[in-house]
Amino acid sequence: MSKYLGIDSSTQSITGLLIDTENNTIVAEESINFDERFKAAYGVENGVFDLGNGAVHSAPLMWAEALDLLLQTLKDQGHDLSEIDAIAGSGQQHGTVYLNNTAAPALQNISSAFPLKDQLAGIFSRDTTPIWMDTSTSAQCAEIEDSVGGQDKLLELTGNTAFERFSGPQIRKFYQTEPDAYNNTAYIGLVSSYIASLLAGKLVGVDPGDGSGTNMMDIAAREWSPIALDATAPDLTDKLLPIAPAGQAIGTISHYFMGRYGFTKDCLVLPFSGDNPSSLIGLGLVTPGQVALSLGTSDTLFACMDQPRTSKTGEGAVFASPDGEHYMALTCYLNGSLAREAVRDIYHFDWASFAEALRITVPGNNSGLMLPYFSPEIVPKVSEPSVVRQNLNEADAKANIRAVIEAQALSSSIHARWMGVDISSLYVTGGASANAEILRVYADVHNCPVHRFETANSAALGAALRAAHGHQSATGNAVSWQETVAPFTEPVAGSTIKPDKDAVAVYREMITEYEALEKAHTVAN
Ligand code: ADP
Ligand code: XUL
Repeated sequence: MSKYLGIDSSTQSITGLLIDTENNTIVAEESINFDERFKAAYGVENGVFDLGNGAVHSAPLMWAEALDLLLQTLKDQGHDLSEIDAIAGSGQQHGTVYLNNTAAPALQNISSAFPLKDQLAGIFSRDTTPIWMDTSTSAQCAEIEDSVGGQDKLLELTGNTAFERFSGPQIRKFYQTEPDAYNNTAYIGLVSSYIASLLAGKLVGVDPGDGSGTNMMDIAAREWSPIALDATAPDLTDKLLPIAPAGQAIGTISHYFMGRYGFTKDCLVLPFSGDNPSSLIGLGLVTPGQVALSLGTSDTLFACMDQPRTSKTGEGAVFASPDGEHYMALTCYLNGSLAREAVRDIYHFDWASFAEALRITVPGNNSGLMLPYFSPEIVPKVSEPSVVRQNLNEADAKANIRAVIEAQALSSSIHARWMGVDISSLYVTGGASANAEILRVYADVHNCPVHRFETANSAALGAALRAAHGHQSATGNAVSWQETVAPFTEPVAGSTIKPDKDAVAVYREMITEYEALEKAHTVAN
């Protein structure tokens, strides 16, 4: 057999990626886009609801429906799901799912005769999930930091300063604004542990990778921190299950999925992790010092580290790696793909003409600069949308296209400094990594080669590799992480983009200008 399934429940889609470790091949890769399939039923746009005042939520019942549709699609394509030995997965990080006390029995007694959505609609104590794009919890961040004894204390304890999108501040806001619904909540999970719970047919805990994105986990112990829990909301020890070690199966697949899709009773389910920690594995970053870039809904730049190096400036986050050994440093931008799409749509371009505009414009953009905050930004912190142009004519479509990409690449260089790593190559993933002209700008700004991979779905691939590693360990055939990832994480031959020395020189000058503009603007905010 030796088939393993990775599932990534992301902001705009859910992806399933099936690998065969005997032949070292990806045998299936399928995504269900939430807007395409569920916009009419759930009213989402780009997978989310914008509720105003910085609140951005999504629909956990939609994710359950999408999981059914994904597995049905794989089955209809002729894949024999009985051959799968283990499943692992990942979710968009930080989003919290609130369930009432009917959830545990509902998951256990579920019938394979009816879809998940018809049987699970009653299990939520809150119908929507605040997700990572939510910036509405500044007050709660300050309260949590104060309560634990200050920002430095929270940083020391959990590895991170308080971030608006992290789970703890979101839980605190729910407790403060909807106390009855909070009291009616028996279990709080993350997107990752919620999908894993559906598969296992029982409530399961959050792994250390996603636990570190909550402001509530003791980063050294990889357990919930009682001090941070107390600072967040009451009764959290009861509402959160213990942290689940990422490498150990949480059980076997529920009878629902056996009856409906043909999985066998021996198919193991491993804890799900965050999408970024999972991408760390899917890009083969199991050795300290390697750096990757994910151009998805969010843009993230991340590195594998020996120790949890923290960011005092609030520019970055640190998460535990699902390899159980290392850590990852991460800088996350809210204005990733949606900012690129905003510029593309304003000027009525498509991705092909967008790439062509990049190809025919010059590095440095004749000094034209843009701060691309089409929505609030995480790094640097900007609370209201504001697009700033300097020496840039708003009517010049091609120059604006170059400006948004140069801004994102320059910012990724400035806000990677806190990681203290020498970026000598970049591994890229995410939807926009299909666009070679975008990657060329990153190669020139970072002055290093950029490598592309067979799949842009590195989170789902990382999950499939985690499933393989976990299953092999559980069956007495443990292999090292390096051996597990190596056959699947070779860059595509001939795909490497090398820096151009003239462009590198232009960007070396331009970064100072950009940084000055960014500072001037964000101080004013
Ligand atoms: P997520 O996993 O966060 O939902 P993905 O990594 O799947 O997101 O990326 C989806 C995004 O990829 C789309 O929103 C789209 O903007 C972007 N994308 C797809 N193709 C291209 C392209 N050729 N050039 C630039 N961006 C692209
Ligand atoms: C990371 C972050 C996003 C989400 C969605 O901290 O908020 O990258 O994980 O991909």
